[in-house]
Amino acid sequence: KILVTGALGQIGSELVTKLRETYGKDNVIGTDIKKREDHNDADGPFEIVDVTDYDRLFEVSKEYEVDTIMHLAALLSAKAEAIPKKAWDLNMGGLVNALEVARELDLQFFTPSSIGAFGPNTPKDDTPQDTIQRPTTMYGVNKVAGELLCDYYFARFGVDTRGVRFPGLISYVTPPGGGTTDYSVEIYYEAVKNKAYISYIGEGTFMDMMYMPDALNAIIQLMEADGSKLVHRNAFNISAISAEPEDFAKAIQKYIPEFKLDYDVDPVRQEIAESWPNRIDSSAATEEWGFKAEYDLDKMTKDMLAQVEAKFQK
Ligand code: VAH
Repeated sequence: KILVTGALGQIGSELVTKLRETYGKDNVIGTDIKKREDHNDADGPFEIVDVTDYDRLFEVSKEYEVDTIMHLAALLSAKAEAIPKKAWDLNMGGLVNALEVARELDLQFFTPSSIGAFGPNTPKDDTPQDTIQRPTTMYGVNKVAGELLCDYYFARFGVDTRGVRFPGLISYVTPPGGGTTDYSVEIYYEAVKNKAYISYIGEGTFMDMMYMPDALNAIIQLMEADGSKLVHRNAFNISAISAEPEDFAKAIQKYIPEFKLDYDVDPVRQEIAESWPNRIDSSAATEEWGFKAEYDLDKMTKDMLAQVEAKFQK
């Protein structure tokens, strides 16, 4: 049985659905700080949990007799820069609580890191699995500290912790909240609605990206991998696409020829984006647990546009 925190977020909402399809709906307990208005108990168990409340997280994990925690509750990069102390309290307070529950109840543990765990003096192209990590954002500090904390709980207490450094994730079910890479989701919605988009990330700014189906498959594949074969644990570089705004525009124009991309750069998010790599090297994940992305930019764009158009038809 798996408990997911941040179950209403961009990743969590789709991860819960995918896990329920894979392992059975009653074996996946979604938790978040609030319930959706249209929550339906028939979809599977859901509990209100604030991850900064250790006792509540422990109580729910024990009550449902889970054997795995997938901890996704966090503030993303741009939001964390706006309220850094709150980001520290949630991102680190929530993580250490989840790790403590995993230690107390001997649970397998997953939490994502991010390309945001790298900083300006990290090699930007083919960024190695093991390299310098001196991020210049509160989010990045949280992610590096989180990686080290998860490795500590494995080395010191034997908790089976595993994680991936996610690139920007593109999805059509739940919008991202407060990320730097969110432009890569907005551009598809605006393309369908207005055949135009004004990007807050500047031309020529490359970042790693991935379609949500690949991200969900990676989580399940990593968690089901033979632990004795893992050289690394927290956290694996994984990416599918390295792209700048013009690349998204060209891919969209194959379906919407009149699509127009303009720029109104947001200095805060531009600075964050420029501190991150252009393209990371995923070879350790491929070698150690068979990571392989299915969606490149064209295949993602085709599906994303179709799915977003379908949403607008409803
Ligand atoms: C963000 N989407 O922009 C998240 C992610 C790699 C980016 O961490 O903050």
